[in-house]
This record gives sequence, structure tokens and C-alpha cells, in this order.
Amino acid sequence: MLRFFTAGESHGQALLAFVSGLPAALPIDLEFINLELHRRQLGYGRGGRQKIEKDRADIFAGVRHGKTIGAPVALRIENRDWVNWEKILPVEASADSAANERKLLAPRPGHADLAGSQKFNFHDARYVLERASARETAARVAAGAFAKLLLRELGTEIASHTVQVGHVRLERAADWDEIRAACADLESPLRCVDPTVQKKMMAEVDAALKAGDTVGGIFEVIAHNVPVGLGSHAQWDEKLDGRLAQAVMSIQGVKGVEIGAGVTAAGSYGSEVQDEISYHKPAKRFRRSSNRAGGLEGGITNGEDVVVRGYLKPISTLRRALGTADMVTKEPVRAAYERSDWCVVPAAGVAGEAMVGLVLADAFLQKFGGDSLAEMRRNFDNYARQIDEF
Ligand code: EPS
Repeated sequence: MLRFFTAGESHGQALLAFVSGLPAALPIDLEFINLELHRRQLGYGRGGRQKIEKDRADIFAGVRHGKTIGAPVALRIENRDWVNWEKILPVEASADSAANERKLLAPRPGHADLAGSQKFNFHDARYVLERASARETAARVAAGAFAKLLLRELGTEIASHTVQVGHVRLERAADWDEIRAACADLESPLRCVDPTVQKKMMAEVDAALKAGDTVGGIFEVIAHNVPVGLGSHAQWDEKLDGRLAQAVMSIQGVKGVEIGAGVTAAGSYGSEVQDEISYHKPAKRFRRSSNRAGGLEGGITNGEDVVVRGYLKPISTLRRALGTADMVTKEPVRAAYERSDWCVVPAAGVAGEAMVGLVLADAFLQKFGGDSLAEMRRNFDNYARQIDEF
């Protein structure tokens, strides 16, 4: 029901996002959207590019007088770096030698460079890497901000924090209030809730930089105050855990997705994993004693926080480049290096928030429908009554 597309290359004129299916009369807070874009640009271990860019959404369609109008939303985020690439990546055919000089013939192991070039039959990884770049997540974050604005109207909030950087891991559970606070702290270097652990994580990032290497890690996205009953057990593609996994896995560099305590659960006994159920009379709600299920049972939200972790591999662009083969000569060479980040875990967390937000907003729309926010709210309130009276 909620569909979105992105377009744009890392060093092209701009990134574009299109969001279709939002209800009419949803208030749009542009400052919030731009704050989300800013949050994605932060983090310890980012390269020179973030000093050039200042991401802001320019809305072209679907929003009038500060609210959605039930028409598709279109927006644009300028690439300030474009001025440095106009001659290298012109739209028109060009005989300019600049483009030839920036051909990328030494594909980076781990990047889309080689598989993409073979697939599209380019003997130059430039076009592939331009679109494969994680710069694209800026457009997702802008689209996700619209989803978050809708969810917020119905009481659901989303935040993320950093659980692991390189070999350093936060070994304790974090509660919603500290995650929310870390998320709101624009000065937080790695968005880790524990300052001592964060210092160790920063040392890990420093060590990677010094060695010409990169580090990965784990980000955790939490959706708080999610109603019971989103998604369905009935059909494989309606299971919300599966949909969330696909959405988070699609973020550049993510190689694993975990719902709740899914990874450790595989090596534990059932009695150690399942969350016991009780009934809380004043709230008229069933509660779990723990949330190892990550808010999802049978592909359906159970009313607990939805917890999704993205496992990020270290960035594949290495200053101390790995061995590869030239795409034309086939000779052994070192992989290409221009410029790069060496840790992007907090940024990926913001992209994770966006993807979780988009999937949840879609699940809300499927369950509560409605062409206008007022209609959707009526459906939502009716359902809340059903749950109260269950
Ligand atoms: C990226 C390479 C770097 C990153 C980029 C992702 O860009 P550049 O080649 O211009 O230095 O900074 O991420 C962003 C620009 C961003 O905004 O997140 C890559 O190859 O994936």
C-alpha cells in the first residue's frame, strides 16, 4: 500500500525519493525530515564526503499547506559534490577525456563493482558503484521520515542505537528511554548508550583508520508502542518479520538481520527463549516477561517493542587495498581507492530506522487503511477498542 522508490547516483546531480500511498492531511514537518537527514550524516569514522554534503529535502509534489494531499510525494536531495563530477558524469554524450580518466577498472572485493559490471556489461565499474553507493540511503531516510510522521500520529516511535563496532560490543540490554536519549543526542559519536563502551568503540574506529582498514558492527532498531496484530501468520509474504528482514537486509553493507534474540536463541533451550505471558488488568493488555521474540510471534506484532538488528560488514573500500584483477587486462592489481568512510554503523542505524518505519507504516495502512488521516485514526481507535475488550 505504501510504495517508495529512490533514484540518483552518489555523484550525480541529486537523489530523488517518491512515496506513494500516504493518507491525506498528514502534517509534514520539514524540519523533522531534515533532522533525520542530518542524523544520517553523523558518526565517528565518516570520510571527507560528509564535509561536502548538507542533506536537505526539497519537496516537489504531494504536500501543500504543510500537509499531504493524497497524491504521491516527490522530493530531491542535492548532491553538493556534483560540481566536482559534472565533467566526469555528464548526462549528454561527451568526448571529454575527464570521464575516461576516472574509469574504475580495479574492482573492490566486497563491493558491487565486478558482479555489477559483468551483469550490465560495462568495462568500468563507475556506473555500478555510483548507484550501489550507500549515499542512496539519504533518499531512503527522507522517505522513511514520512513513514515516521505517520506512525507518530498513531503513537509509534522508532529509534536506533549502536550495539557493536568492530570487536567491541555492548553486553547489556538498553532500555527505551536511554536509546531514545542517545538517538536525540547529535553530539554522540557512535550513538551507543554506554559512554565507557562507546570510548572503546571509538578506539576500534581509530585503530581501523590507522591501519588503512575499516570496521563493521551491529545497529539495533526499536519500534516502541506498536499495536498488537500487524502482519499475518497466514501467508509467507505477509509475515512481518520476513518483511522487516528483507527491508533491513537491503541496506548497503548489511549481511545479517536478527529479530529479537534470534541469533542466540538458536543455541538455547526453549525454556530460555520464549517470553512468558501475563495479563495486566489496568492497561487491559497481555504482557511478556521478556522480549526475546523482538515483538513478533508468528510474523505478527504482539504489542511488545519490535527489535530488529542489522549486522554490517566492514566497508569494502579499503585504503590499504586488497588484491583484485583488472577488468580489461585481467592482470593482478590492487583494488581502486578514491576516498571512503571507515565506520558507518550509526549512519546505517538511521537507514535501518527508515526501513523499519516504511515497513511498519505499510503494515499500519494495510490494517487500518483510510484515504485520510482522520479515517485511518477512526479505524485505529475502533481496533484499539476491540483489543481493550478482548
Ligand atoms: C560510498 C562512498 C563514499 C561515502 C558514501 C558511500 O562516498 P565518496 O566516494 O563520495 O567519498 O561517503 O556515502 C555517502 C556519500 C553518504 O552520504 O552516505 C560508497 O561507495 O558506498
